[in-house]
Amino acid sequence: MPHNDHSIAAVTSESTTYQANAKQHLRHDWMRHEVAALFDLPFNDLLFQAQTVHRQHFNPNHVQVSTLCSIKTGACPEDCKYCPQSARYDTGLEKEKLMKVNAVIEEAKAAKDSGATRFCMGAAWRSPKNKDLPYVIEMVKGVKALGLETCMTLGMLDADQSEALADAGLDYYNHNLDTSPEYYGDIITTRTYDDRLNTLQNVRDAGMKVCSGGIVGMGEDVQDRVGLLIQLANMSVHPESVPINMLVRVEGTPLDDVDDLDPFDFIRTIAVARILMPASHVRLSAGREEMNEQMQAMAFFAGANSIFYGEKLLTTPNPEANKDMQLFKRLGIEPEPYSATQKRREGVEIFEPKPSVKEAASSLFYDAAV
Ligand code: SAM
Ligand code: DTB
Ligand code: SF4
Repeated sequence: MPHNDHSIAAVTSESTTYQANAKQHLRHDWMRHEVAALFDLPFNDLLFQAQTVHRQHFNPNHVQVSTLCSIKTGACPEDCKYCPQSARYDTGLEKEKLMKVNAVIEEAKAAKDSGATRFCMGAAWRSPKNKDLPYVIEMVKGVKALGLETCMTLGMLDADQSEALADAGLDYYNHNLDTSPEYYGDIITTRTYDDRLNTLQNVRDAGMKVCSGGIVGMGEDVQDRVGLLIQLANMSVHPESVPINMLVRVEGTPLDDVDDLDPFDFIRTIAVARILMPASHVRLSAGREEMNEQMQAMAFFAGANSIFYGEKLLTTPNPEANKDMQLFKRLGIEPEPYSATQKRREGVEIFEPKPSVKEAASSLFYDAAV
């Protein structure tokens, strides 16, 4: 075990459920060799460790549900090689102007009615222009008034823009590091890794929660996955939300013919993210349309506990909502209630298994002593 000092409590058959009070302290000093060793573990050992850590911090049968809305689509000046919204690639995408505030609020109502607790608004911008900010701020206020958590991803933010969004009540800001510092230059040339880190610092300084993760399957190697996760896990405060996207290969983008990703490598990345950032929500993000149900179930077992819900991500398809609900039902998963997120932040949530779960769990074991 690469980090015995911080090792997790053993899980016995009586306590396969939740160990609310056995929380590990959070580390911010991960070394490359430790993280590489996690990636190198036999698959079952890695998954067991990830699931054990997961149960120390979360109800393992809850998955947080977010819905995405593209508030401004296409014609982006940046050159991110994975992205269908870059103006530099011919992906056949119809560009759209900034949506009207009322239309965004209508979409948020529909998302709430279908069970989402967080509404994420994304814009294909390098960074928001100051003329756009008043509209964006109205969107935050309107969506928040519906009782939804709010998230935005608008590109780079300076300190003033971050303050303005925080003052409007924005809960989360999504800004991904995407990959390791070493591989980054192969994927994006129009902004630097430091630009991204600066935006994340501005978001944190303004008091918003950070949503930051990356993409797996862009032709990077395992060292790049190590590098990405170390950047995230060694921040002085872990991002509260860590989206792990599987590349959606879109025709016309430079990455449309990148090699297939081994699904187990994707699951390993989720599991290592869970172990490194035990108290963060790890989101099984883009790419679910390409995953079968077994792979998604394995991602939940590896510690993913958030998804994007609804038939579209920003511009590409996502599984239909009722298919997701059927999968949840078959797996005994429930959408995480908004109140659970709030309570956890206040440190008061106790994970008490429901009687049906207790009974089901106890019937799986027999007492070898009798
Ligand atoms: N324009 C803003 C920015 O890039 O900061 C916000 C929107 S951008 C689409 C948000 C994130 O979506 C990107 O950082 C990337 O991680 C993810 N993304 C974009 N295209 C993707 C694709 N084809 N497959 C997987 N993830 C993708
Ligand atoms: C994130 O990490 N993934 C989401 C969200 N944050 C904004 C976006 C995924 C986009 C997938 C490609 C598309 O639909 O355009
Ligand atoms: Fe633009 Fe964001 Fe797409 Fe990059 S990821 S091209 S910044 S929309």
